[in-house]
Amino acid sequence: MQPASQPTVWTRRQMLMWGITGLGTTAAAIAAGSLFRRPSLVKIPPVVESSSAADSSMFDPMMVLRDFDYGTLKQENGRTVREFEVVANSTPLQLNSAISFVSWNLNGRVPGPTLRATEGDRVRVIFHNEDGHSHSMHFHGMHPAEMDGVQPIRHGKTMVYEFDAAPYGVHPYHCHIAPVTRHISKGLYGMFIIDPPGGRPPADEMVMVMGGYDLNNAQQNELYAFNGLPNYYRDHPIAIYQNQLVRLYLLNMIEFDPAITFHIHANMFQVYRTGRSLIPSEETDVITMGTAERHILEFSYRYPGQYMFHPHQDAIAEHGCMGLFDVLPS
Ligand SMILES: [Cu+2]
Repeated sequence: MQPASQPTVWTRRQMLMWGITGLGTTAAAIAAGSLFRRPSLVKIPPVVESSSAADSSMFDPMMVLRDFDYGTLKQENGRTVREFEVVANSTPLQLNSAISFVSWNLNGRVPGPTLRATEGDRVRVIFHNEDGHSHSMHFHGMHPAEMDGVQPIRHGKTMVYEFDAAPYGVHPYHCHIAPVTRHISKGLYGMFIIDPPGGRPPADEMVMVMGGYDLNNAQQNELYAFNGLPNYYRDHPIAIYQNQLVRLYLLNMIEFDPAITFHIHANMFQVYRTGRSLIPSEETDVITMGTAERHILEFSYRYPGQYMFHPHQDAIAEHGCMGLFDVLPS
């Protein structure tokens, strides 16, 4: 284990202003760090990349955590167009030391890329299916019927989904080919964030998508994970700074279990249901989410130390949905 980067400060709006978009978080952080020497509002602790993930072809959930894909920015007829490329394929995931699972995934990762736009942008998603099975991308949010992503895109084919980003909030996307339970639990899902036109206040922003793995195709999950790999954040705690606002974009994509709870230790969070408000509706420390429900949760930790987060259905936590925040002194 070694630090992959130094602490870096930047704001999302600065990145947008300078067009540092479509880069991975680390690359964007380095680019932003070299551009902005003046004090900024958000500090991100050094990201520690696990040597096991770095050595294999697998994605690293620590990189997934703060990685936002803003697409390629284009101006067409006076409008901002964000163009994204998404490729479906099959790859094995090493879920733990004993279990290798053939995932169906988008851009080589589970969850797929966190696509991000601002309300009113034109969004163009170029979807290539390189997998042997037919798949699709069905977005939540508002769009015309022909962009609803329920038609199968066969092996080797490309579909361009194009629509206006609306409404602002946190939306899932997922494959909608039957049996949908199987296509989702194999890994074909991700998050689509639409920012409100004025943005949100600066914060350490991160994404967690909860997923389940039905290892023997028996319509129930044997393993669960935040961002693809069971127990990853238990074994690699997420460093955050004391007294700094964390904005967690949280999505439940667990099939077969009707509802999942999410709980953080030793703290409370503000809830922005479906990300559809700029004002929190509730403060609590455990929230219940059906499949495809998603929220923005905001919190900051008053005291340094390590704190668990997990569903409060402890059997699910004990089967992979367990993580830690490592709160560093500010
Ligand atoms: Cu599919």
